[in-house]
Amino acid sequence: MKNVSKLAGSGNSIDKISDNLIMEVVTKQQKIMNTKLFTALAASAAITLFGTSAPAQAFSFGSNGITFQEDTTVNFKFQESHGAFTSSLGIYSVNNSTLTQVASLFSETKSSDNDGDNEWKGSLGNTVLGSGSVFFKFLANQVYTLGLSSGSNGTVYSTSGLNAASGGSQQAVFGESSSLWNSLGKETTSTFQAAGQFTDGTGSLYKGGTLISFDDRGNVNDKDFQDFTVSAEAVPEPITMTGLALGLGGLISARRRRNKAVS
Ligand SMILES: [Ca+2]
Ligand SMILES: [Ca+2]
Ligand SMILES: [Ca+2]
Repeated sequence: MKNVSKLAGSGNSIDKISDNLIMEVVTKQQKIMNTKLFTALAASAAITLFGTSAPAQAFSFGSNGITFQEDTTVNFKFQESHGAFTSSLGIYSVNNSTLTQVASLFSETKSSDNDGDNEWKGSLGNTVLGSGSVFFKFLANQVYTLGLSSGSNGTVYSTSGLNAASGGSQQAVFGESSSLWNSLGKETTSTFQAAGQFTDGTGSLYKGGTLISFDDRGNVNDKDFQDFTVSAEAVPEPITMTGLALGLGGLISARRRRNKAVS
């Protein structure tokens, strides 16, 4: 800016024209820089608002139980099944030792797509019908569990302690969606050796989604943990959505101003 003042100092008309031109260029550059700064701030604000939505409350989401401190909506999606029974997955409230089914998530209409093919593979649109996506609102401070019912072949619960019939055995694994999915042996009945490492889905529920995969008690309780698999992802709270919308709005208006400034 000092150089600009010096250039503009002599006062004749040609100098004034070049002074005006230089000032115009400087102003435009300043506008572009301001816009870039604003865009960066808007983007970081959106990420911060979104990122801090999860730790606002303490919650459990794993084989030790499901409880939230605040009402929380979770989107469940059916992924795939590999169990020989005709099973259905539901959500149960837990009051002391009383279990009450409060929602039905996904139900198989037959045992599998094509009998034992691909280890009793059941797909969306074949064995499980409908959209394959269900939203459920967990109420604050209520204890829940997921339960996989296979009719006369019994029900297993995602909360290990509720599997009293088998001494509190782990019947479901929880983990970050892609890593758990890649770890499971979908088309073998081999024991899933790493099951004990997949007991907590809290880290991914708000970030990428948590996979939950059940072991029913078929095939002498083989512990394959791929008999019924769903994903779960928390839906951001309305205040977060507003924050995100404001952030995106800021980005859009900043871009509009930038386009205007350089045109
Ligand atoms: Ca299986
Ligand atoms: Ca099945
Ligand atoms: Ca099994």
